[in-house]
Amino acid sequence: MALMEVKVPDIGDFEAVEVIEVLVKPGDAIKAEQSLVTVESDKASMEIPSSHAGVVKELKVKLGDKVSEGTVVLVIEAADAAASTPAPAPAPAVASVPPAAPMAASVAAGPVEVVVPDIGDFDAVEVIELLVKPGDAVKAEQSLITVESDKASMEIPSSHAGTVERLLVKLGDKVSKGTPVVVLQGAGGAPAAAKAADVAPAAAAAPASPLASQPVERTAPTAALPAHEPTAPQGHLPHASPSVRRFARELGVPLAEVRGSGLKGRITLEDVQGFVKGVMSGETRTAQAAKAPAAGGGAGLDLLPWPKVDFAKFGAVERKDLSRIKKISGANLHRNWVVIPHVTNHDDADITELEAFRVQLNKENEKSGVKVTMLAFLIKACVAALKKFPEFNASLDGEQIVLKQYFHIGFAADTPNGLVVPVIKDADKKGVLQISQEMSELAKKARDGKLGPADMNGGCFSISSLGGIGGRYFTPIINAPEVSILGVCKSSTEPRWDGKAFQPRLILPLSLSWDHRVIDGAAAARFNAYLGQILADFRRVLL
Ligand code: CAO
Repeated sequence: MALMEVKVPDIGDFEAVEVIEVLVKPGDAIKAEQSLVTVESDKASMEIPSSHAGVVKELKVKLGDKVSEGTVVLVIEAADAAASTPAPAPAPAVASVPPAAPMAASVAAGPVEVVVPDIGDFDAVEVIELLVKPGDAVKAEQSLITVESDKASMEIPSSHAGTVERLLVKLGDKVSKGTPVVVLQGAGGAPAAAKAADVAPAAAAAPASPLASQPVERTAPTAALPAHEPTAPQGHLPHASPSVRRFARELGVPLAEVRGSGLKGRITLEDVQGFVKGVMSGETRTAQAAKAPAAGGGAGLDLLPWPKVDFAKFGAVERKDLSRIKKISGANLHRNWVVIPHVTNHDDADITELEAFRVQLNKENEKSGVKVTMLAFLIKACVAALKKFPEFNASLDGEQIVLKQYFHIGFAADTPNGLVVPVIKDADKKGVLQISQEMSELAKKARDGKLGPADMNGGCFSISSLGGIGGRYFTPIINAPEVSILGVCKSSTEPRWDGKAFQPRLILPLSLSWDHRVIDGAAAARFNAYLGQILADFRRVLL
């Protein structure tokens, strides 16, 4: 295993270009040709590849450093003995621009065909952006198209001022040195002054192109690789390295809509990932989705329009505005119902002894004024089940599950204005009496319309109890970003077989809805069964 230095290869005329991204760290195993750092000049952004495979021992550059050909980027422990002899020269990461050459094509009287200049070892690079269209007046050095290889993105500038008569390339075309790009009319002005580092080969070097209609003078651009200026409001490509750009394209992410958090607003890989997470969670909408919310192809819901009925035709009606709470909760419920793949498991719990205990407790505490409700026991039982099955006390965040180590339990409260879900914080640390008291205070606040955001946030799991009202089972909607919710209906005395005879038992119907992206059916069945065991014998909470 030999230590060796990996240096910046020939990057043409680029001198002292700034390191804007470091893509590896000590300890990383890297392959030959893997990109190590991204550098950016005012002409292009490019990734510097490794000449060898190996393990990164030491980084020799940091963000903001200026590097040139031969600068040591890092030291690697090369993977094999061949390390001592440098591998075949890596493909230079950027188009090398030839040294200064006199401009052969200077003043063009008639139409001018602008061709791709010498872009170094890059052959057949893809046109990923057209920056002008027929009729556009362009200045000399103005970018015409953007091309991209897997290591660099670069804009091809115009050698002359003039009006675009025709575009000779389209998106997806592969271009190389000499490929005609546009025909300019009225390109009478002198081309941009030749700058030492910017001058491309003379027109004579470019191959002929069969332009049928008019004879055109062929000329190469004056500057091979103009800047990706992030602040330039020209509708140019967003500021991102080629690999990030490629990653975004693979996922179909519109980079122009991604906010860059890197240096000078540069879009990083994490920014693209964050954007995708936002779209998946519904927090972010792409401009496209905003324009066509019900587009077909599975992206939107593509539903039939809502039926428009003149109800008055069928009888007398009265119209009322939805309450503020109904509008807010309705939008949340709708999103949760549509986005979360819900499944509901129904089960029963035998609460005969628990109910007897509750009645006895209330007799004992009659004077205190605190009434212990079944819901308070259910909250404690759910905390025990959440401790045993932590994936129920979780939230989905992109491709990660956030497991909570606190136990804040929400309970649905019916109010004259609609449904609200106040939250009992740290229910694991509170007794049934305290929970009952807090619940009755929160329920009163809810009915009086006095709940604040602090009373309703931070929930881990919710319980919706219709026990005081009736019903057998129902399918509660998960309160995102929670992943499960317990629905409880009215208990009733039912005959249960004890092995010898039917006994009258008080049975509580339970309905557990869960997010199938996070929880599996078997886990849900176990959660309900465990809940049933606890409710049947509350001493199990202590275990
Ligand atoms: N089975 C049988 N009886 C039950 C019961 C159950 N599962 N749960 C409660 N009860 C009884 C109580 O014992 C009480 O009886 P008494 O008055 O004789 O003592 C009565 O029903 C009323 O209970 P409560 O309402 O005082 O207390 P609670 O803890 O059950 O409920 C609260 C409190 C705030 C949850 C409730 O008032 C409420 O708003 N429930 C509706 C929730 C809701 O709307 N969910 C649907 C959401 S989805 O749209």
